[in-house]
Amino acid sequence: MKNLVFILGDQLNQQISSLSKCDKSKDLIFMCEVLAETKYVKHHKKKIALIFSAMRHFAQELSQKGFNVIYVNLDDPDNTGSFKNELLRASKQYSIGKITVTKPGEYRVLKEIQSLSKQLEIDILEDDRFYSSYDEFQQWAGESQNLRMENFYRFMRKKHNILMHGDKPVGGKWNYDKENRKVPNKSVKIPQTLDCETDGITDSVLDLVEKTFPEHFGDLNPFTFAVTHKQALRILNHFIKHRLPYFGDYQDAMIQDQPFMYHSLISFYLNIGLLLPKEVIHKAQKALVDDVAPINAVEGFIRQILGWREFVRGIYWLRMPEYADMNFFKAKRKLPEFFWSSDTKLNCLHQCISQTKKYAYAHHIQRLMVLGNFALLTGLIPKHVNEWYLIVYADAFEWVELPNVSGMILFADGGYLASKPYSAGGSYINKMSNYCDSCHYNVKEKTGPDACPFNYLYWNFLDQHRDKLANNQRLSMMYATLNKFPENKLADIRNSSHKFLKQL
Ligand code: FAD
Ligand code: DLZ
Ligand code: SF4
Repeated sequence: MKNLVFILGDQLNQQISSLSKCDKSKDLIFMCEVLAETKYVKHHKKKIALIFSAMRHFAQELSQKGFNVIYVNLDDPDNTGSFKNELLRASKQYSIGKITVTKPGEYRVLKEIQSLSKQLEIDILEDDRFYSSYDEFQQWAGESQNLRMENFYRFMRKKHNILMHGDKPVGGKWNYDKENRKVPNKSVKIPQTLDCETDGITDSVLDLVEKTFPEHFGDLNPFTFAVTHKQALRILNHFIKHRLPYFGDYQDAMIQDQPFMYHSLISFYLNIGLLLPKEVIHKAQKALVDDVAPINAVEGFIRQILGWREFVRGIYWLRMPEYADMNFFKAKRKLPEFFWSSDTKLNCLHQCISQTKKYAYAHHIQRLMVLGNFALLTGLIPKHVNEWYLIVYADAFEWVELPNVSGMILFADGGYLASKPYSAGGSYINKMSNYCDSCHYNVKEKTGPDACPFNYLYWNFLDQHRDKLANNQRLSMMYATLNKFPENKLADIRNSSHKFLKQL
């Protein structure tokens, strides 16, 4: 009997473990577009188009290499609409003895595939696109109740000999974060992004998405994503040459109408397999050796991929499924409507949401210190916030989205991933961006109807969660300040917050 190699929409790489075991002469490759995956949350239109177009291009490349590929289109009349049913249908139709698959990136999908093992023989292989395996992370984490990325990152640097001189970090420091907080001025020139043109395959996917998902969030056009390995490599090379040199300096900066700053825009491709972390890190290291980019840029960039990306994935697999239900602050406010419409007088939020709608992208500091900060300070329900992030970003897959949202921005895990909540008042946003210059609210005012809501919401949040946060060492200075506020100031903060939150 034949073996069926099942390739998921985020496993589009010829080095994936399931393919490396494939016998071209006998085995069948199976890929399917299914309604269930497009609907379990109503993904941004651009995200669906990216995944379908990249899947179709990958299937074509495999066929051209002599693999026997079965590809089920979304609008195939026989398509049953879910992975499970499509695998059962294919197994019958092609007399399949065994299904081989690289471990899915999401817990939900893993469970669905494992549930087939009653009817079919299933071989689930490790996803070796990552530096760290489940077992290694588990061993590293041990019994610790609060894991820290920096420790894990150093462990990875040493183990994989990345940016190392013997056992010392290149440049003498492990982390150049403090040199990555330059405030932008108007004269900074941000290089153009490299956009990809659509071809026949992408055009027919765009028609399909427009027709099938008209009510989904986001703009479908213009569609400029890379959809092949070759195109994604061009985007990576372009970044290394033109943006990486400044990536470190302006990593945390935000400028209105400059959605991309010096970021790489490669998360989409890393997450669906068009790029491999190892090839990205190799190129970044080479940029340092060749003097294309300085150490603070290269270290900062590598830390995101070797550190944060691997770390959040480790936490996801270690703590699922209970991680998805965590709600440390017992937050119970529903997501405000303007997260979809972008119709809000808070200019920073308006800018970040409008951009998200247009590009299915926002850079890290926008996701963290504008959108995430707001979600934390206003006590939005973690499930709702997670669903929003999973829908709106084209790079969002639960393994990376959930720990960033529940762990990093909402502190819903009570400090397992982060040592303190990433919260800030308006002065931080004002320092790192020019959003406040054209905002309805006044960032200098602390309370009252014209004051920047982040200013009072920040103190209100600390005030409300004294029981859970006052003993946190990293917040001791903030609580010392709060405790010195005169009673009338605290009353104004509570009052302004109450009014703002009531009308949300
Ligand atoms: P760059 O700034 O150029 O960084 C380079 C690469 O580092 C990224 O492509 C990404 O692969 C990796 N990286 C950076 N930060 C992180 C991080 N915190 N966790 C994991 N990888 C990281 N990233 C996703 O890939 N998918 C998500 O669904 C996602 N959701 C997020 C939600 C929140 C609330 C926050 C705060 C961050 C989230 N991130 C997510 C991380 C980060 O914001 C994006 O990876 C980044 O903005 C992608 O843009 P870029 O490729 O230009 O990144
Ligand atoms: C996100 C997504 C979408 C929208 N559609 C498909 C699909 O039709 N077929 C497919 O193989 N994968 C799709 N994906 C990705 C999966 O939902 C899932 O996130 C990953 O496979 C991770 O387990
Ligand atoms: Fe955002 Fe406040 Fe600045 Fe307005 S004033 S842009 S709400 S930080």
